[in-house]
Amino acid sequence: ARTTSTPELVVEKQSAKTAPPPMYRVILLNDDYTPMEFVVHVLQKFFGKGQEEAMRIMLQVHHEGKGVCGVYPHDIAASRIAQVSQHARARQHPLQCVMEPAS
Ligand code: NFA
Repeated sequence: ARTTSTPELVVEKQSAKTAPPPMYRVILLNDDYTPMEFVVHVLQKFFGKGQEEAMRIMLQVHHEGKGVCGVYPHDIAASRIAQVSQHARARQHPLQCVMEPAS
């Protein structure tokens, strides 16, 4: 007796390998005390912004109360928020950011 093989198609759930992760916006919040130049510095150091983009975001937060620093998977968003919080606290500035689901 002999056996023959038949072609086999394996379909895996996309989430097992290739689905993109849920994304979160990191939102910077205005306050009355943090110096503008410190906010620009934070946007450059922790969010990879250039001088002009950092200035634009800082002024948007200053005038509108909040602004988006970036959109990241949950763990990366959480670590950027922790970095900002620690850096601001070390300089005794009240600067805060939060995350919200983007998708
Ligand atoms: N509102 C702050 C000030 O007038 C500047 C600021 C901008 C703080 C953006 C926090 C976020 N010094």
